Amino acid sequence: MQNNHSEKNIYVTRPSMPSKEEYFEEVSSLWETGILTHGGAKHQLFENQLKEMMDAPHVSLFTNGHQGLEAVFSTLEPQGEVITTPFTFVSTTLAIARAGLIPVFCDVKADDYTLDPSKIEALVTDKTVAIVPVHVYGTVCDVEAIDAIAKKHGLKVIYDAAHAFGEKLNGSSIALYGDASMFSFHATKVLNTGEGGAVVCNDEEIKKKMDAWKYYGFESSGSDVELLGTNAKMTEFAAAMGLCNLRHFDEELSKRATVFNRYRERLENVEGVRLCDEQSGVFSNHAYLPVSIDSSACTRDEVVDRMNKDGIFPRKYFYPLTSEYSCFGYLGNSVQETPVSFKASRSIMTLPMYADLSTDDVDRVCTSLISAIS
Ligand code: T4K
Repeated sequence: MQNNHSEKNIYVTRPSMPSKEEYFEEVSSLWETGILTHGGAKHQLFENQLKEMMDAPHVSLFTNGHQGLEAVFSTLEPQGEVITTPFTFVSTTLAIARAGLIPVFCDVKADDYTLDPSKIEALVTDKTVAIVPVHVYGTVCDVEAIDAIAKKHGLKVIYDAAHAFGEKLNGSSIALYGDASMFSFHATKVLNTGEGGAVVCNDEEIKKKMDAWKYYGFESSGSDVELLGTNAKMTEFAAAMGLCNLRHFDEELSKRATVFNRYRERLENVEGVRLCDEQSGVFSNHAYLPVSIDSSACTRDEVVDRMNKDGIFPRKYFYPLTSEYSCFGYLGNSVQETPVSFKASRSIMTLPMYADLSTDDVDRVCTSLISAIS
């Protein structure tokens, strides 16, 4: 894919990378071993380090986060309906549908755009097998309420935690909630392996199935193939990138917090611009900087167009709702069923947010936004 990025433009994100020297040092042993994939030494080490960092019972690595979601959904038995949010990246809903499950869309909360627990139970039927909430933008879902509903109805909870790597709730790793959580390590995420992802789960059998699934269904080389797997293994080069970036992860989060604080200073009293409240008890990774435009003078789309003219490229994450994509037309959903999500998809944009965004550039983004909304 081509891009035409020039120096003065500011894009929604930019990946943090280790120095070339650090990465070359990390991968140099691959020239000696010649083991480039199939769970080699880097893969094993990265998996173990993630396990330790997240206090996670089990971790499986994947080519990307989307494959991780497909893998964990493929382990759900029996198949059936899954209650989920339409206010997300298309990957969440695609993965549910591609695993043979039926997405049932539930609305989100108006204050933080995560799945609204008060609306879940009305959607539970005798076909419901799971709830798939999304920690959208890294905003932590109401995990206690969701857990209580799931227990009451005997449902699994699988979090799309693509945006939530490194977060904590009341001092505990966010990975410990629900039956499983998927974290994305795409180039645009707080920890990147270029492309990559991980699923944390609390059941050894699920881990075994996911590991077989990503290796065509083989439990070990030459074994029988019992499940319809695919090929979704993380390479040694990607795992090496993860190992390097993990070393600098504390610094990554502290730089993002500095960027976030500057945005808050500049924007918290600007009329027509609403930032999400900070969540009590949450150690945030500041993955994204969503702002809602609520102005009688102009729409979100006009603001984005005006900022683009200043060389600043916020994104309309997440527009449209996934329930609006034509591939999900067969579900027969209407956006009126999820009015809060619909409004969010028309009013929110995410501002540039990355560790190396300078204070001057944050100020440039804010000045452009303030002028665009006036
Ligand atoms: N669940 C949720 C809730 C997700 O948000 C995602 C992915 C997934 C599941 C699936 O996880 P993965 O399978 O991706 O691991 C991006 C990403 O491709 C996607 O990972 C992400 N969510 C989604 C929200 O955004 P685009 O099409 O908006 O990205 P793109 O290429 O326009 O990049 C945005 C900006 O980032 C560019 O303006 C410049 C910068 N960039 C991008 C890339 C790829 C770089 O500086 N370097 C790069 O290599 O989808």
